[in-house]
Amino acid sequence: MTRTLWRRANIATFADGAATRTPYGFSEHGALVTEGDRIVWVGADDALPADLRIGAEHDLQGALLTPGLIDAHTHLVYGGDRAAEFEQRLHGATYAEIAKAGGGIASTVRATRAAATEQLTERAVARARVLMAEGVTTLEIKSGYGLSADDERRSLKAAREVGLRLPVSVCTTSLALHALPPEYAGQADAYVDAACDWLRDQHAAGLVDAADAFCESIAFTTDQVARWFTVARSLGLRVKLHAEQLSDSKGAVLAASFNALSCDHLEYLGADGVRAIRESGTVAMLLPGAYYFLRETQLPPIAALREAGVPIAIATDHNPGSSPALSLLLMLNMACTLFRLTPEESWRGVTVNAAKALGLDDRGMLVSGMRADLAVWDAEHPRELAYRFGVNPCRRVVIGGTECVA
Ligand code: DI6
Ligand code: FE
Repeated sequence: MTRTLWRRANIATFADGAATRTPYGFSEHGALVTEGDRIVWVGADDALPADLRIGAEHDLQGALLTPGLIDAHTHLVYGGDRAAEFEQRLHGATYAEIAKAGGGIASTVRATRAAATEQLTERAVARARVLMAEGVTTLEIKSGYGLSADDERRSLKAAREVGLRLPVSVCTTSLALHALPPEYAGQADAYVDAACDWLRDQHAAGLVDAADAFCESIAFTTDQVARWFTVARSLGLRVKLHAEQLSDSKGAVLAASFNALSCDHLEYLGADGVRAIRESGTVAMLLPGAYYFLRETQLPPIAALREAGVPIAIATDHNPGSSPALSLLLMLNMACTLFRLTPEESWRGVTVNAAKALGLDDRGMLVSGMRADLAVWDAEHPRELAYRFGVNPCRRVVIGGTECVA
């Protein structure tokens, strides 16, 4: 197999652990060698072993080389949009009022059910392309706007199809416990039972990699989520949770007891929740796009998470209602400006810690043996990408060793 050399790079590896670790794992005059879909060597340009037998060579002339970005929380599959609802909100209606009047998530459920699977797929593919153009090489996609056996299955199929039509890696998540569909009004427990049956079928069909839920007074209780997680666990699926977004519902404590991959949002997370997710090794997934778009004022407990050493990830949470963002680079900036994460913490949030949030241990760092998922940027240092916003300095994207046209 031919080996490919990327040389004269300003390289940010995000490699953990080494005593010699520099911020961002950054060094100038770096080089990296790939073979097939793997990284086989990383080091200083002048330390390249002579016997590596390089087939192809790229001179990066000082450009920045980083791991491909990982967007570990998206709702990319849905019909319609909510621009009219955005406008209503600017005329004074609140998110909760709109939801109560049958708008909000319910309106996207109607549009999703009305859309053909191919249309859902094409729109999700188009959104994924936009993310990829900014260096995203791995993507999580949730269902949760179908809310029936057939429409959830179609949504997960569309999500899987994104990973088949594009080189980006896709992890799928069933979020059937996103909202109560109208046909189950007043029968939330019966809905949870039905959703558990769908999950078994989706799992048998190979459509689902993880299970998620929205734990909130306006959505599902901890008892209902516990039943859903118990079924997920019996199928060998890892779980994650939309927790403490609008109130402290104790979702994180529950999720930690199921060894959750991540707890997401967390604006109202209390000290008990921080302790619980630290002990379970759960990633805190912060979503600055939703915080910004809903004009939230309650900040997630960053200092407590940092002090406890909880790994923090950042994602777009792309969805039509609370975060219509399709830029992970913008989230990098917002994590700094709105949440006061450092640029390095934000970067780790879209690389190493995002990989951890998906349970993937083969990516998120530039280290020998990991997948060759790379991004090349028109920048000298990773902090520049957290600093600028509204520009896309991504020049090249490599996924599994193959360069893609973004
Ligand atoms: N939290 C959110 O912010 C989104 N879902 C969730 O559980 C909102 C989804 C929407 O408004 O369509
Ligand atoms: Fe979400």
